[in-house]
Amino acid sequence: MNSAPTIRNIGVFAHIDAGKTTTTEYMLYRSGSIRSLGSVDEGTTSTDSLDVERERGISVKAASASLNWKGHKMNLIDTPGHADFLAEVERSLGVMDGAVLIVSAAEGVQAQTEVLWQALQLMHIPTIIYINKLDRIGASFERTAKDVRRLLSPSALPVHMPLYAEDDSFVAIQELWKTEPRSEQRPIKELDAALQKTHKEVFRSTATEVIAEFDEELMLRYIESDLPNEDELTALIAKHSASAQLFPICCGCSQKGIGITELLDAMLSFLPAPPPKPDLAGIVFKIERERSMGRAAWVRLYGGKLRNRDIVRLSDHEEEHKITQIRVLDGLKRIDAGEIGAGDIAAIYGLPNAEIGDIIGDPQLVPQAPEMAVPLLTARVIPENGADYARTAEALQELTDEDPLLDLTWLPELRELHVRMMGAIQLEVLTSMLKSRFDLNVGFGPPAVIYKETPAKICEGRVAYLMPKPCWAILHFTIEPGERGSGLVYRSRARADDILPAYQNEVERRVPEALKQGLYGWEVTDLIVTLTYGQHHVWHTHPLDFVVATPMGIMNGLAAGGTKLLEPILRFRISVPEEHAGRVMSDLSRMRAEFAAPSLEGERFIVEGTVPASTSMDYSADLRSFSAGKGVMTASFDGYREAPEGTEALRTRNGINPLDEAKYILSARSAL
Ligand SMILES: Nc1nc2c(ncn2[C@@H]2O[C@H](COP(=O)(O)OP(=O)(O)OP(=O)(O)O)[C@@H](O)[C@H]2O)c(=O)[nH]1
Ligand SMILES: [Mg+2]
Repeated sequence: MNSAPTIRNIGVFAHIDAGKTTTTEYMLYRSGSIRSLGSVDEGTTSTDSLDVERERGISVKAASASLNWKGHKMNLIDTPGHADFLAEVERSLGVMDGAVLIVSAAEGVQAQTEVLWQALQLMHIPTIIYINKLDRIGASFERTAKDVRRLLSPSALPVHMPLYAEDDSFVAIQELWKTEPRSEQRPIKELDAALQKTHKEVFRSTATEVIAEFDEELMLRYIESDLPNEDELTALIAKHSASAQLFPICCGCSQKGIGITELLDAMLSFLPAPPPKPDLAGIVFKIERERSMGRAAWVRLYGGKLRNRDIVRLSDHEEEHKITQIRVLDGLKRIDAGEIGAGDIAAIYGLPNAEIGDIIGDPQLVPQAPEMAVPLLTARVIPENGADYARTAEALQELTDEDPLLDLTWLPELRELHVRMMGAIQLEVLTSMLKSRFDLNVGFGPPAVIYKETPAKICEGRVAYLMPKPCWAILHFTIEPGERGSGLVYRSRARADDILPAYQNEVERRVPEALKQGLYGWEVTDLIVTLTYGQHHVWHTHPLDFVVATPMGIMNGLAAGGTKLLEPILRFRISVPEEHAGRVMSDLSRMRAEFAAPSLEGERFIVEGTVPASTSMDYSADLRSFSAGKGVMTASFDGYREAPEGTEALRTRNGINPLDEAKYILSARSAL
């Protein structure tokens, strides 16, 4: 390829253990970015660099490294596969130009594969599907490709096929539009001469059929039996992959490096660099601290350019800051480049207040990633040594900067620290990070499920905040239950003559905050709040009076109508040897699961459905233990549903309850 050098950002995604880190490592090695090849099993790969990753052999953080392939720069982001670290995936997803979605040829499409696929589709990210582990016993390219086409998309098209040696071991890749395979390492089993000749023909017609589904011009040609020639077909595959309509399927065995060269070529051809946006636009997608350099904000730039000493104002922040240093990826290193251009990612220093999600420049030009990660559990932080409390809080604050979903909360009355998290593995990883990075011994209390609340019925909330003087803020709200999953819908029907628009805006800004803790202390969601009437006073109203009054008005309404508890629900899939079917079915009904008719796949019993998070928290481990490691449960967040009558879940309120008016007003005033 002799086009001008480009930069592209490519994420490597998959269900846990499919081989993301191994594939990334081999790509870095093959392209010459690293000299020696590391292995996950020995804890020596480039992108699993944290102690806990090396010890456990799983990825926890998204890690990036760059390579050069045929004159073009690729920034690779190796993401974690375990569902507890979905937040890392979500943050990476937003800034990708293309994706390599890995599927193991032995395990096939798995729960997390589908979750990732849906997110990639939502964002229209061009994606190559890479079928890995073809060396494994029981691996099948045909079966896995069929699975991909059935479960992910009929627009997935195999462009590679595996070749085998005489002893049926997998040895090389055939790019289907070529006659000669490129990376044979051992003699390849003679393909049937007829097959050798026909596979190109078969490919031509299959590819034409798949593409014609959404390419009208090709459809017309296809009807006339006018098939595209080799060059035309290659161009068509490239064009439609770039627009995320066609998904090339590649294959290989990353552990042995088979298929890596072909994969890199496919990434170059099918996951192109997008054109730069017309104006300055970028997003902070990662916060990182390095011992020597301090705090870095990783920015993806979509348009424009940033240089050292540029003055930057991030969205949602008042202050401006001067960039002190810009480092871009060069293999595993970060080199001082002094500037970053459109299309690249870089660590930017000198922005002390940068937070994940902050925007530089025009927000319209920055794509929005869907929210996938929802922490369902909360746990109390327990430092082993009471004297470490302050240091622990500081360390966790630093980790919350890097992962805002941890949502570190300090409950002053109880003198307790709480974090939110996705699951038990994340807690273990937190413990280990606090030890290795901050030298702190910290444990956690038993995780509890995060409930939510929703109004039980339509109600009115009223407040007349007129005392103690000087103050004047009158608000009337109507609060109605909304649809499940709808969150908060806010509107105002108050007249500008009665309450100034500026005050109305203040009320609107404060409502979400007021809903953070309902009658039972949980966030209130799925509701419609309407400001029906408001009144300010020309003389007596202070601009902050509505800040104080809004929570009182909202809580007044919730108390009048009551709230119902909502509990988080997981969508699960359980696969166990048949002999455990009875046990699983009785466990499921005890856990209040809802499921469709189970099925048998070979010797395995498969059941899918939904189950409350609260009852199934430890089931994955139980299942593994009573089935001697043979049972697997995968689960992902499905949504919140009404908790059964009689559920008791009270959370200690943080701060003073606005229903306790006198005390609340006093504390709110002194805080402002
Ligand atoms: N047989 C075989 N094993 C492989 C292959 N690629 C990776 N593995 C092994 O599969 C296991 C998981 O590999 P990783 O590269 O850590 O997988 P991952 O997708 O990065 O895993 P997480 O980041 O933890 O989700 C390791 O034991 C690898 O050695 C392959 O092509 N063939
Ligand atoms: Mg990994």
